Amino acid sequence: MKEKQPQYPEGPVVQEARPKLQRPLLYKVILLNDDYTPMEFVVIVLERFFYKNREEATRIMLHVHQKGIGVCGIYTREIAETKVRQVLAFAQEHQHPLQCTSEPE
Ligand code: TYC
Repeated sequence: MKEKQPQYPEGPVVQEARPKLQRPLLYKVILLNDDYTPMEFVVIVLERFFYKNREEATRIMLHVHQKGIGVCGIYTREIAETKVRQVLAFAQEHQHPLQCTSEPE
């Protein structure tokens, strides 16, 4: 009895997919020290907008207080810009001069 020819005599041909994906550029969100914003307010900002727990938020706040500047998170550009706007709006609402900016990593 004659065997049926296999449909793929050499086995299936698998070609490796090489999708050309670019990693998005990342941006640091940076907090700047000033002499007037209360420490507690900065801790609340880090908890509310950067999802830090109290311990981590306090560590970052003290770093900024002592060094003058510090990174509170790293995000894609749009998210970083949104965080900056949220922090500035929240600080203004409470009449604190807290400054926040973003820059490429
Ligand atoms: N230097 C402020 C104070 O002594 C506290 C502070 C910390 C302000 C971090 C801003 O980004 C800041 N009350």
